[in-house]
Amino acid sequence: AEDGYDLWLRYRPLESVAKARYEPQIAGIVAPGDSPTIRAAVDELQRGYRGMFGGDLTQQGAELRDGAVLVVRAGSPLVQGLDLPFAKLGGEGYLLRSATVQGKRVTIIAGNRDIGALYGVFRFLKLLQAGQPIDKLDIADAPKLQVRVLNHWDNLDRHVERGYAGQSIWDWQKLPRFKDPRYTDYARANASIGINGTVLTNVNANADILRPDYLQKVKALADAFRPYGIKVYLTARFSAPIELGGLATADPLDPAVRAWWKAKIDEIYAVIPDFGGLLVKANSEGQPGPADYHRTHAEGANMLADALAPHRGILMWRAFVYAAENAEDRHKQAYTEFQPLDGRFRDNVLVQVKNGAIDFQPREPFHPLFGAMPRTPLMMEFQITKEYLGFATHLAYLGTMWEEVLEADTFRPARGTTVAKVIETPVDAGAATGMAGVANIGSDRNWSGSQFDQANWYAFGRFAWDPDAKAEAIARDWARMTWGGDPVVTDTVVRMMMGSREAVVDYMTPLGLTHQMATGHHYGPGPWVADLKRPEWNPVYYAQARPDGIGFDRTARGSDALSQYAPQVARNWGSLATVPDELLLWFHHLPWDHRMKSGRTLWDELVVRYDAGVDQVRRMQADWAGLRGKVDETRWAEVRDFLAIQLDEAIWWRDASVAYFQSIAKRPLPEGHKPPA
Ligand code: GCW
Repeated sequence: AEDGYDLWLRYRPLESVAKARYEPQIAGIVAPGDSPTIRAAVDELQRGYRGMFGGDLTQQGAELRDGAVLVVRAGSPLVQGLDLPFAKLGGEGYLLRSATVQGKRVTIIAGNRDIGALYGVFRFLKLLQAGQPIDKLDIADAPKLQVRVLNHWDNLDRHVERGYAGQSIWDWQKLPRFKDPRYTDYARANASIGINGTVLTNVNANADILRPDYLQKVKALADAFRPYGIKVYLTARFSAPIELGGLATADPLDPAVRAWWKAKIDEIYAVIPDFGGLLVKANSEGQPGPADYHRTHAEGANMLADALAPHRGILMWRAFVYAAENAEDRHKQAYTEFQPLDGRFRDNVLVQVKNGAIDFQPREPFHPLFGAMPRTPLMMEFQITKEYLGFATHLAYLGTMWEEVLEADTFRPARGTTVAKVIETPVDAGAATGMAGVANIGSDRNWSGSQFDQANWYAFGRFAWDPDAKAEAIARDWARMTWGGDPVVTDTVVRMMMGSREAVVDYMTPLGLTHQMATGHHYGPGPWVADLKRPEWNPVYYAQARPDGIGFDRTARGSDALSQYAPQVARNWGSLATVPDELLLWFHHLPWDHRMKSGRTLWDELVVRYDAGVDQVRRMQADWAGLRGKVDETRWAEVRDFLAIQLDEAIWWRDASVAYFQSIAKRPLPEGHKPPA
């Protein structure tokens, strides 16, 4: 039965017409290289062929025949003399080219390195899955970012923080001897979308992963991933020198501490020579860090970066910091702390910044640090797992959210400098670029907890490869590969996906409201919560709903968070005439009777938006009902049931939120709104 295990790499049998058309063009493989990566590429081609065409695609010798698929590197004698754009492919790019070689019609799949050829094979298979022509291929593509990593928030006991797809897939107890075949499928899936690194452990994890016995387990995973171009990275708990090393301090300027880290990092590289590097969460939500010793984030990061540099390792340092003892608007704290450190980080440091300044909410304006640290490599951090968007049961395609952030104009230094541009442009020659995604992967048979959440993993990879990509095109590719080639199915699935995130925004936190989720688990509504000891954890802190109105004033009259953005952005969002409704209450505190662009009062508009979110879920249900019989029954029924959960909970969100806000606004429900049954 279909259970989703194959993700978007399903390779189901093609229709006979398509098969007949393709067959003469795919008659054999010529892959002279014999590296593990080339073997992986050949394996994948053969697997895809077996699935889509039935039968074996065999390897042939150097005597070419019509229809040969060549999997080669630049420099191969087979492609000498052809005018191929290797110069623009970099180390990881690929080309697909229909050509005549030795008088035969062939397809060339090539890269400067083997990994490029593997990426090219996945692209080629995608074309077949989508029924695209392959007889006049002329494609060249290369990633715009260097470090494209998943961040697993996986603990060593296999609990996944904010994971809704089962346990961690890393079976530490059985490693290193037993390498679950799933590790290879994980690597295949990631390579198919260009992901080239994975941080195996949680940013909140303890330091045990750095112990010698665990490093052997990590090595086993690195060995499984290597053919697929995926490097392993680990989280480093800043206090590890105390916990593992028995030192009295973790002060980054203490010579014994520096020596401990240097020895530890050398030890890691002795075990895993191509280890990627470390990721650190410091002085945030109770984690230890350099501030414990009155050192800056730069001093902490550079100490580790210096130890990694001789091995060409990368140090990712998170900018997600805010402190309990700090009364400053939480929106402002990371910028206040990091911006003055611009230019003080080593070139092999990537400061990892969440897309928004609060915390992976259904909608946030882009983080003000983007564009504000021109001399510091900044990498994007997205959350693929849906901590604040209904876990695995609510259908919410995050591609539209990521696109919105990436195409936002920072106006730094000038108009047109989008967030995508900021992260794509190295701050100087040789400086790193990157994107991280908090993984939504677990031991569930379908990997991500739901069929549709696979799309978010897929979309993350595509945006990490090309931050200027389009969410809709990505959704279309995913839908075709995952749900089959019927255009009605594709169109319906894409339509559902494209409206889905806005639905969640509307029934959870419309009009720029944020962080209204229940305490701790963040599932379900909690706008009334006011008693947590850290004020900035209380939903009432974010909504600021009072008899006089609602919203967080971040203009100069309020916290002035707007001043952290470029003047053009601050003006745009600061003025009631130009701020989009979507961000209204993020930046402004307004009377309940404030007149909206729609002509309604703010109170009425708020209720209308909650209703719109619920209605959108109903539309998704109707759309999905229409696909019965057009997709396999097992996956169809699962999605149907999850949508039913989502509808119940959208109504729960709306009714609880409207009731609570009405108790403060003391206004009647607008006409047309259906009160709770
Ligand atoms: O969103 C918050 C989560 C924490 C998480 C933290 C972070 C890993 O609620 O679970 O901890 O962000 O990003 O560090």
